[in-house]
Amino acid sequence: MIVHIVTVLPELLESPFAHSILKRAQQKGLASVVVHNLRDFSSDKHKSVDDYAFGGGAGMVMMIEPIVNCLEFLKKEHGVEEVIYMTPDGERFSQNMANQLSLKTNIAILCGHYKGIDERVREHFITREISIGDYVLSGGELAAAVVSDAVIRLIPGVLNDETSALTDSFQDNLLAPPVYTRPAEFRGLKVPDILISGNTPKIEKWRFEKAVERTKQRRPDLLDE
Ligand code: 6GU
Repeated sequence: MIVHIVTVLPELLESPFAHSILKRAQQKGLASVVVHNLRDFSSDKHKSVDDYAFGGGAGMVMMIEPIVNCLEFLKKEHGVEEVIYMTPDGERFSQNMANQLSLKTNIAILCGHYKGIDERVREHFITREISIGDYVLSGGELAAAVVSDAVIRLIPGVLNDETSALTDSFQDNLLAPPVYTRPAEFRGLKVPDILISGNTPKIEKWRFEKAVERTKQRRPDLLDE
C-alpha cells in the first residue's frame, strides 16, 4: 500500500513513520508513506496555497488550484483510488474504517489547515472525509498520522505475530483484557494466579471475561453495537 499525504507542513510528518512498526512495514516493502508539499503544486510566483475567504471573515482558506493540481498528479502518476480529507467535521474514525482502508493499494490523505479548504474540492475531488474525534487540532497532520498508523499496522505481514491485531481492543467490539509481565510479585502486588497456572483454556476464558467486564464498565456503548 502507498499512502500519499498532502500537507503544507511536511516536516510535521517525518517522525511518525520513522520508527518501530511503521518503519519496519516500509522496510519490508509492505507499505510506503510519501509526503507531498502542497506548495510544490502552486503555480503562482509566491507559491501561495491559501487566500482570504469570499464574503469576508477571519481566517484563510486553502485554495482549490494547488490541491487539484496535486490530486490530479496523484491519480495520474500513482493511480490513487481514494482521496481522504482530514477535517473535524468528517465521519468519526473507527477500527472498522481502518479495516476497510487497509484493503486499498493507493490512498491520498489531504491535511486541512487554516479555516479549511475551498468547498469545491470537497464536493468534487474528495471521496471520504474523516475526523479522529470531537476536539479541534491545529491541522490535519497529526490526524493523518493517526489514520495512517491504524491502517498500516493492519496490512498482513506488518505485525510480527499476525494474530495480535485480532486481539486488539475494538477488533471484536471488546476492549482488550489486562496484561502482566515479570516479576510475578512486585512490592506485594501479585499477578492473578490463573495467568501463571499454565492452563491455556482457563486463561482464555479469564481473558474473555475480563474483556467483557472492562467493556461493560468503560464502554457499554460497544456492547450495544
Ligand atoms: Cl481530521 N483535523 C483537525 N484539524 N482537527 C481534528 C480532526 C482533524 N479530527 C479531530 N479534530
